[in-house]
Amino acid sequence: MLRFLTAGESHGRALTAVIEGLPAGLSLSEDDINTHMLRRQLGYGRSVRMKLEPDRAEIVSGLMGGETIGGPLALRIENRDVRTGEPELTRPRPGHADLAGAMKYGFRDVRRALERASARETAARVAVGAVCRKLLAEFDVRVFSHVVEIGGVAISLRPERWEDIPAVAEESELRCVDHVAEARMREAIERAKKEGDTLGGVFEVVALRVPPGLGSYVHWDRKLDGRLAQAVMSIHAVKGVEVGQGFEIARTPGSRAHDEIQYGRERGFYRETNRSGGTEGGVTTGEPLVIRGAMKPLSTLMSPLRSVDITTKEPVKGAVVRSDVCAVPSAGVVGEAMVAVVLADAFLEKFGSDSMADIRAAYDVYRRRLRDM
Ligand code: EPS
Repeated sequence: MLRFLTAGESHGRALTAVIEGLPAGLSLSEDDINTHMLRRQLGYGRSVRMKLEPDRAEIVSGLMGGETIGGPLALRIENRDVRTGEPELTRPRPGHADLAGAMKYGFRDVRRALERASARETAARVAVGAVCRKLLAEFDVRVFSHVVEIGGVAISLRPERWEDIPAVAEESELRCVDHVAEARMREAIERAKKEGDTLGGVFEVVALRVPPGLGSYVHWDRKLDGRLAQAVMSIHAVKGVEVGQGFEIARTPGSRAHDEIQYGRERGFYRETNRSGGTEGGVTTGEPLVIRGAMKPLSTLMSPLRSVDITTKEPVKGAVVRSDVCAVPSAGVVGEAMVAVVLADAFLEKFGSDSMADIRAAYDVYRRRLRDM
């Protein structure tokens, strides 16, 4: 239904994204997108690149009178830090795409791999995600994220209600809802920085008021949890994804692993627990959707690891280029974007994809049927 492509290098002229499959009649502005672009650039431990300029997306096509027209929506994010004629780089960094890219495409200069492999590309994804979340917001679906772990320091407190997470997370530089843990995370980042090291962590993306019945159990590639996992795993440096209790559920007996079903006149079917993270059989249950991404520490180390020069084959240290110490809070914002893309796609699959008015009508009929079930 909905797909997107991005183009652009980290220090090329611009990043471009093209979204295809958006319905007509969705009202959209550049401000809707740019608030999220800024959120991606915040966070303690990011590189000076984030302060060089605020990323801004320009809507180049697909919009008339402030509304989508059903055609492809093109977005452009200009790079201020444009570089050409940089010296050749032949010292691949362990953990980055440098060597794998050089071997795959026959490059000697690993810049040809790293410029596209850089996490700079996530700026374009956040722009695309902002458009998708605008669509979801029309149906009251809210997507947010917070950081649950950095460098082995995990949160031990969180607001009781999901709804209360975003306000606290948005106020925190590390997008963390536990202030005590946040202080320890900051110390860990400070320590890593001094030692020329980097830190990874875990972010959690939550979507509220997702209607039940998105996705499908009938085929492997239509299962929503699988689609979400692929989307979140595709984010730079993410090495693990969990839905709901994820790996923990494998250690729990069945009597405590599932979410017992209840019914109330007002609420309809509901669960008191949400161990499944909002999907059963690859279909949304209507409970909050909860998905976590585990990000490895960034692979550019100021105290670099051992590597081999691609030309001389001599042992060398991996290249040192400007980079972040920790980018987990930003990865959470990118995670929101990817979850929004998958949910918007599943939404259009279920309720139609041509016009917002048609989608609204189908959505209302479905909600009525569920209420009368
Ligand atoms: C990034 C911009 C890049 C990197 C970072 C992500 O900017 P520069 O290379 O000019 O400092 O800081 O990419 C990585 C950490 C990576 O390993 O690819 C951004 O806009 O998010």
